[in-house]
Amino acid sequence: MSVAEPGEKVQERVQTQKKEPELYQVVLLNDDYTTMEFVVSVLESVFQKSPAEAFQIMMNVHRNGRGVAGVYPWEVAETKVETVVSLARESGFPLKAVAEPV
Ligand code: TYC
Repeated sequence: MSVAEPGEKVQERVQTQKKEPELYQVVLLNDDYTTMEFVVSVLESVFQKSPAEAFQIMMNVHRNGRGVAGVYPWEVAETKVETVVSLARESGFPLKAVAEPV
């Protein structure tokens, strides 16, 4: 480590590595086979949405191809994605969900 001479500029590197983003949005993707009823039930049971909110989010995904089900820290978002996918596969639906940095 060198010592700065008087008048010499010292530039400190405070942080060289970027931190991982804190929050991730869980995005549901539309498909032609998963029933609207199933998506609404997932939004209620996994994402704690009210029936009205769940219906609104489901219709948003149906119309626009994708929609945000919720925003969470990484571990929570990842677990919710796994839960959605495993519930869907158990019921024979191809529903997809992904976690993306906000
Ligand atoms: N498009 C599906 C249908 O018409 C409904 C659906 C909505 C599927 C949202 C997936 O993430 C989804 N049955």
